[in-house]
Parts: sequence; structure tokens; C-alpha cells
Amino acid sequence: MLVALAGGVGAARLLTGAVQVVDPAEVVAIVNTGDDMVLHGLHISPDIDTVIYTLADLHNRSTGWGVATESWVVMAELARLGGETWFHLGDRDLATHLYRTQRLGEGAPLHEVTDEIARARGLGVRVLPMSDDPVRTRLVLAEEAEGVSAGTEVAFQQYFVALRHAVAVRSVRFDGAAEAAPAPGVLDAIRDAEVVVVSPSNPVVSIGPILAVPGVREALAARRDQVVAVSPIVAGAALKGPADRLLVELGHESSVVGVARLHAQWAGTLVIDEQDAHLKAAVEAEGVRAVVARTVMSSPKVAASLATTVLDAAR
Ligand code: FO1
Repeated sequence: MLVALAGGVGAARLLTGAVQVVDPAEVVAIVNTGDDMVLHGLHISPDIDTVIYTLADLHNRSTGWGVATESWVVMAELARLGGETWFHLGDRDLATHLYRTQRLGEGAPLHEVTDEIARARGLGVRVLPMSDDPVRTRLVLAEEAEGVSAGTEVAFQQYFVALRHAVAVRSVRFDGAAEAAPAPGVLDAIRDAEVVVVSPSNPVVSIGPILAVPGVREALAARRDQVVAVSPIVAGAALKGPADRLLVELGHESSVVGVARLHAQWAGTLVIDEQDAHLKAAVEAEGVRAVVARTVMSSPKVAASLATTVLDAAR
């Protein structure tokens, strides 16, 4: 069984590679819910939806989130009413949030609703939220941005979308993490996995919340030789999003060595891109085995070979 700690786009790409080399029924994605929010009274789980839409081949390829061949009638009408339209919710995407909100309102836990949505979308992969309990990523700004003063704590989507993450961050916390329980099946999946891959997602705000759920770090550390991280940083930069800036702003190094340091306690191996091959020894000096491979998943074929590299690294 291949278990992936998953954030958004990078994780979804790797999972599309994994299902080419492993039976999808043998793949489990443990997904970040720190980005979740309630907007228009709807519970939105961006990373869960990105993973499910991508594995169902429904995703919008240019943005990485939301649904392809989308329409925006509701958003346009909402704008006419003077409603909030800063967070773009397409008509087909809205169905997901309506269904999820209805089921949660009926008392179904998030892992059950997520399983129903994944099955309805035809997935063989098991998609698990990291927790059924609310964990919300919140960031303190290090500088003023668009009228929001330095020192203000904002919710994740306000940082990522409203402020376009174009603002330095002073600190990040995962509100609710200490009181959260891993969703049913999360710790068992980590314990029984042939390999656990820490996906190439943002180490701070996509992988960080999953690690903050009590019990997860310990479960990973107990399987350290089977835990393989894939660096989201290539040649010092993030392929997409603010991972590189966030690492530096929070006092880490935006390099494969910095990523190795972050995961050294629970990941025995770090897969680094060929562009960082010259840093192999520096990564291994952190006590983490370095495996050099193509990690920029420019095609499903590259994603499949990366998944194979991850599996081989754990064997
Ligand atoms: N990201 C944006 O930059 N702008 C948006 O309007 C936006 C809407 C949106 C709607 C549903 C959804 O699942 C994701 C959406 N995202 C949007 C992406 C989202 O902020 C990110 O996927 C994650 O939260 C970070 O990976």
C-alpha cells in the first residue's frame, strides 16, 4: 500500500503517477484540511477537492484547482447582488460544496463525506482527510498588505487568494491541531504502508498541518525507513505557490537541504531533482538519504517514474 501525505497540486500530480504503477485500491491519500473554510455557508475543502478532481481527471489544468469546463453563472449573479466573489466558485464546483455541507449538516464526519464524494467521482484511491476535526491554518503578516496591517493574523485563504500570498509572513499556526484527532484509518494506513510518501506540497502550509495532528509525526518516525519525501523545492525555488518564500520568512532554508532538515526526524529518504544533484552529499549530511530523480512532473509518464522511484527507495 502506498500512502501519500498530500496537499494540493504537487501531491495530486504524484498520485496520478502512483495509480499508474500501483493498483489504485492500494493507494491512500491523507489530505491537508488546514486550507478549509466556510464561505456562503458552504464547507470548502480545497486540497481534498484538488486531489479528487485531479484523480478523476476533472480538474482545471491551468489553475490546478476547481473543475475543467466550468461555468460561472452563480458567481456572476452573486456579484450582481453584491455578494462575496473574491473566492471563485464555479457552478460544477459548487455542487461539491453543497453536497459536502449537506452531509456534514446531517452529522456525517468529514472522512465519510470525502469517501462518498471520491466514490461518486469513480476513484479507486482512498482519500482521507487528515482529521475530521477542524484544523485551520492561520498566518501573522510581517508587513502591511492591501490595508491589512503587519501583525494581523489572517485565515489561509485570505493570505493565499485575497492577498495572493504576495505578503511576507511572520508566523504560521494550525488552529485546533492540538485538540484534533487523526481521522479513522490515518494512523493504521501509516503503520501498514509499504511506503509513505511526503508529497511535493508546500512543507509549511500543506504538509505542516498534517504533521501537526497528534500522533502523525510519531507514526511516521516509527516507519522512518519507509517514509520518502519528495522535495517541493527545486534549485532553491518552489514550482508553484509561496513555499520558497514561506520557508525563508519562517527561518528555514529554501533548498533541498532545508527540506531535508524539516523532515529528518521522520523521513529516511528525500528525493531531489536532477538540478540539485550537486547537493546530494549536503542532504545526506543531514542524516537523510538522497535519491536523485526527475521530480518536475511535466507529464503523466514522469509522474509514474517518480512514483516508481519513491517505491524503490522504500524497498
Ligand atoms: N485559488 C485562487 O488563487 N483563487 C481562487 O479564486 C480560488 C478558488 C478556489 C475554489 C475552490 C477550490 O477548491 C480552490 C480554490 N483556489 C483558488 C485554490 C485554493 O486557494 C488552493 O487550492 C489551496 O487552498 C492551496 O493549495
